[in-house]
Formats: sequence, structure tokens, C-alpha cells
Amino acid sequence: MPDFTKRLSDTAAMLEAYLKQVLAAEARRGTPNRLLNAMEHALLSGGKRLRPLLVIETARLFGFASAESLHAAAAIECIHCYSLVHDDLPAMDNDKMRRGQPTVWKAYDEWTAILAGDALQALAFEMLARPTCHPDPAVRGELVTVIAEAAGASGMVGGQALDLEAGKLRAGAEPDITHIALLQTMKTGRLICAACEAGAILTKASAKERAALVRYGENLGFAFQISDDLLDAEGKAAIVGKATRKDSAAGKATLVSLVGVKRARDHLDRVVDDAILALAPFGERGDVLAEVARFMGRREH
Ligand code: GRG
Repeated sequence: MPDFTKRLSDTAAMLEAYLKQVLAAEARRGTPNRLLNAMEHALLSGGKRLRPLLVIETARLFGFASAESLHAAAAIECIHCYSLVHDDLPAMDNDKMRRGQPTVWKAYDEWTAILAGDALQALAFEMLARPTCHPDPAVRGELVTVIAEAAGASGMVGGQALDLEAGKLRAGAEPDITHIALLQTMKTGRLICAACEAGAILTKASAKERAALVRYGENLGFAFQISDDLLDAEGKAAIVGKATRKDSAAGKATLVSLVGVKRARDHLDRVVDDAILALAPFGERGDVLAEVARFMGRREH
């Protein structure tokens, strides 16, 4: 039985060592100090590193060693970290704590946080475009396309726009569960799904295998969203590493506020089962990814 927690901590250690090298290279090519420090704060202040784990473990299904998928894994983490830096800004979620530490705009200032996020997004696509990511330019092109779509206006950025719009329209508006599910899928599910698909792209998996990983990624994304809502509703800020109860305090409808904790938990169990079911074609090789899905069902941070 593979040790999921060890895989997660090994991935985090390997990724962080690599990101330190990347930041050192940025320094050598003249990135201004304050900007670089803010990028470092965003990249190296903890975090579970779930998305990199997904890239590495989905690629491992087809025989790739961690080092062969590390560049793509790091690129997705850079996009994730940029989104958190921007999401925490006063113009968006106005959060002061993240991963148990001051957010980037709090530790520096707003313009530094905006630019650090911008730079991290550009860095991500540079990492994907470089031959070190994969020797085949067609594979790199496909990774760029899939990840850009997941991160862009019809994916993560679009989901964030719908979320902020929903906040503005809140007064008097009827919360609509289908709309909330769609915006959450765009905002968080798409990048998680792209991380799973990346493993199939890197290894040139068959269309059937790739579709199975997309199905796994979609259900994992649902599980992540429901567990995130449950953490906001029930979690302890000290463990979660950021303020909780923010959604209810802001009068914001979530899946949990609309259907209640019990039904949300039942739904969470169902999507975790569906994620695991999608891994059937991979037999025992899918055990670590199945553990990731189970972790989503019971996570505390
Ligand atoms: C600003 C373009 C833009 C997008 C922001 C992802 C996102 C969109 C906002 C984050 C807000 C939020 C709390 C969403 C819920 C799900 C989520 C992404 C949580 C944080 O991800 P984790 O738990 O974080 O993987 P760590 O710290 O472990 O990396």
C-alpha cells in the first residue's frame, strides 16, 4: 500500500527545492528584489502542494519518474499561487491571512502583490514552454493550451468573476445551486482537473486513459469544493490557516448553506467514490490517487 502522506511530503520537498532554484535564476536575470521576495512569499509559505502531487502521480501511472513531470507540476503550482495572491487582495476577498501567514499584499503592499501574481503566471507558461518540461514541442503546446484554458476566462478567472459578481448581486437575489456549482467548478475544479490531465498529456496516454483521468479530476474538483465549503462552515481557523465562516458572515450562499451540512457530506462521499471508480482502468497503480480522493473527503485544511 503506497504511503500517501509520504508521497505528499516528498512531492512538497522536491517541488520546493526546485522552486528555490527557479527563484535563484530569476534573481540572476535581474528580477527586482522586492518583487522577487513577494514571489518567494507566495510560492514558499507552505501549502499542501496537491496540484503538483496530482501531476506527478497521474504521470507516474504511465511510468514517469517525479523528475520528469516536475516542471509541469511546478507550473501549475505557480498558477495556483498567483490566483491565491490575487484572490486575497482588498479588491477581491480582502484576506489578511493565508497558510497561517500574512497574505502577500499585507506583508508587502497591493501593487507588489498584483505584480507578483502577474509574474508568477508568466513564469508558469515559461516553465511549460521550455524544452526541460518535455522534449516533444507538441506535448508542450498541448500542456500550454489545456492549462491556459483551465486558468483563463472560461476557467479559473471566469469562475472568480462570477463569484465576485454573485457577491455584488447578493441583495435580494435568489441563490441558485446550479450557478454556484458552475462557478465553483470554473474557479477551482478546472485547474485541479487540468493537473490530472497533465499527467496523461506528458506521457502521451491513450484517449481512453486521458478521459478516465479527466473524470477522476472532475470528481476530485467537486470533492475539493464541497470540502472547502465544509471547512469554511465548520473548520477551525488555526488549522485551516485562514479566516473561516467568511461565507456565512458575508451572507454568501454556498453548496453547504443551500443543502445543509448533512447532505453536503453525503454528496462529498458520493463524489469521492466516483473519483475512485474512475481509476478502475489503472488497477493497483491508481492506489495513491485513490488515497488523494479519500483525503479530500476528510481534509481539515
Ligand atoms: C484571482 C484569478 C483569480 C482566481 C482566484 C482559486 C481562487 C480563484 C481563489 C481562491 C479562493 C478559495 C479559497 C477558493 C477555494 C478553493 C481553494 C483554491 C483553496 C486553496 O487551495 P488549497 O487548499 O491551498 O490547495 P494550499 O494553501 O494548500 O495551496
